[in-house]
Amino acid sequence: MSDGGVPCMWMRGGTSKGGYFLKDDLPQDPAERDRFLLRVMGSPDERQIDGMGGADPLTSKVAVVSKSNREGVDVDYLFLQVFVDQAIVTDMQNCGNILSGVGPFAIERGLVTASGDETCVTIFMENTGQVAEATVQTPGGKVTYAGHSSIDGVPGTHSPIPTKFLDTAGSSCGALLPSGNAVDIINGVPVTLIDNGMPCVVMKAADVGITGYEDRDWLDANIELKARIEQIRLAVGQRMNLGDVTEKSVPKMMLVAPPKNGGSVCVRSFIPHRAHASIGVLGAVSVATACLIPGTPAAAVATVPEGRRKTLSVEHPTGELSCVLEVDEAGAVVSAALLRTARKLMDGWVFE
Ligand code: NQM
Repeated sequence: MSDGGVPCMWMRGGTSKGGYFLKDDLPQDPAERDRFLLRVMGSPDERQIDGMGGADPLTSKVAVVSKSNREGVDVDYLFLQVFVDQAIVTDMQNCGNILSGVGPFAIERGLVTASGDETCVTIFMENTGQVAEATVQTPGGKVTYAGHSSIDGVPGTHSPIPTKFLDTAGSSCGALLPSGNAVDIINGVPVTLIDNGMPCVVMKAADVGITGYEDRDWLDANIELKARIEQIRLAVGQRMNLGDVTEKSVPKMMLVAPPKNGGSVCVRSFIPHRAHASIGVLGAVSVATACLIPGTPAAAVATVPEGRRKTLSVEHPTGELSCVLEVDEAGAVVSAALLRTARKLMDGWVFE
């Protein structure tokens, strides 16, 4: 603690960015913690001028990390989305991008001891009660962020952080297909309500009047499209076991189209009110999973590889994200793996 400041590391995790805190450094009362985090980010204010937030949901994110008491788990990670223009902090969703920084942060803060050139950090994701394994490069027992791996949506190259998710089905909705159907018709649009790590509503872009190849600015400027999608979102909250989703950041809205660049499927996503610059990690896993379910809008546009271990390249506005899905004999997805990178940007104290 320094003159009222709270220790904090600012990191890019995948294609997102935010503040990483040790749980013990934050107010323990959730209401007090959330009030503090709104001050830190400068919310509510669409410019977040009086705080650290980047005026974008992708850069207004927080990781709260602590040593875990769970068997076989190194650290517990709670993700908090701080809304930009509303005084809302929500733990209703997970974030697979911010997750990418949790392994390095845990090692840097001494919660996990580096073991050799690579250190596997097992992370319990408190938002969904599930486990991820992240492999961090630790040559000489120290985290390195420099390396030769690149992910679309982030300039340059960094050290790789391969990340594996186990048993993500029904993370927040209680079932992979919470309505019990592969397809529901909502406001006349065929959709798949699915949760393989992130609650998502997957529909054909063409069914809501767009191609699915538009860029982020065009999508964000299309008020009519956004209103139509929001009506669908509000209509499915109960069916997805999420209740009234008016003030929640889930479900995410996924508009799919045939792949354009040799991938498996093309996606434009709303998270939920702004278009994503690329795509969320667990959002991509959920859409890729929908592509494997016969009869769904996603399956109708996707090109799916054969075999029990499938690499699905999910095309997004700034490139692609490859998800390696393993399926059992019945075709159900049992694990998902993907490559992320992270970067330490600042370590110090943040003030309210
Ligand atoms: O789906 C954005 C992001 C995310 C979440 C969002 C994420 C995920 O890109 O796992 O990573 O959907 O709000 O960081």
